[in-house]
Amino acid sequence: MKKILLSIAIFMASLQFVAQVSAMYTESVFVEGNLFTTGDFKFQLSTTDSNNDSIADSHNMYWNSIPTAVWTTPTNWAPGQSIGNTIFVRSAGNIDIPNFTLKIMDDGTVGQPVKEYINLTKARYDQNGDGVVNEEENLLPQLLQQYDSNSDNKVTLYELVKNSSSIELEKNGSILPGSLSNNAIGGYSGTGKALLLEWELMHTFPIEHGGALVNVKMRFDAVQM
Ligand SMILES: [Ca+2]
Ligand SMILES: [Ca+2]
Ligand SMILES: [Ca+2]
Repeated sequence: MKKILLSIAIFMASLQFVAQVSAMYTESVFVEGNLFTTGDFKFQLSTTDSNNDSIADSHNMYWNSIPTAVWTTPTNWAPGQSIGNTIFVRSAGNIDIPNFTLKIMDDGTVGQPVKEYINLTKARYDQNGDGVVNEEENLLPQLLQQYDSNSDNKVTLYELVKNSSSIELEKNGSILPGSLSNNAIGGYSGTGKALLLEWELMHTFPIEHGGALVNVKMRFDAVQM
């Protein structure tokens, strides 16, 4: 939407200029070949961090706009065990992404009540993009406020998928920068920002649900308004 508005604003300024010229010289001047090029707005994901330093490999071959699954639990995932993974996100084009959210969604299958026993134990987003995903960038306090509907100080997968609101990753004026703002983080050679999520199968998991399968979608929305 902003791109369209910007183009209109520039066009109106040009019209005014032509009108002034006409009045002064009473002749028309045409300047041709004026191009309006919109910025390159592209969002990509990666899970590749070959040297495990929480900074993504920047090479384009690791980045994808249509990624495959990020988590697959071990087949013997036992109560009390945690699994975690980091997803890297980047604005691959030159435009900043100021509105960036994550929504964790049910795939719609009805099965055993397993999601209630999967607890989100870590949620951190490298807000300042320095490659360090530390405690200051902890999303859990915000998520507890937003999703802990039974007030047990835990955010379960069930609570996340049944709530229709999205998790804001960029907020309070922060951005996922494109190459124009920060070509170390953004653009086609940018390393992006890391999102770390960790899940624990709770000790209270009922033994009779062993072997159940839960399939959820993660939807990232990158909006340029
Ligand atoms: Ca790395
Ligand atoms: Ca950081
Ligand atoms: Ca809860």
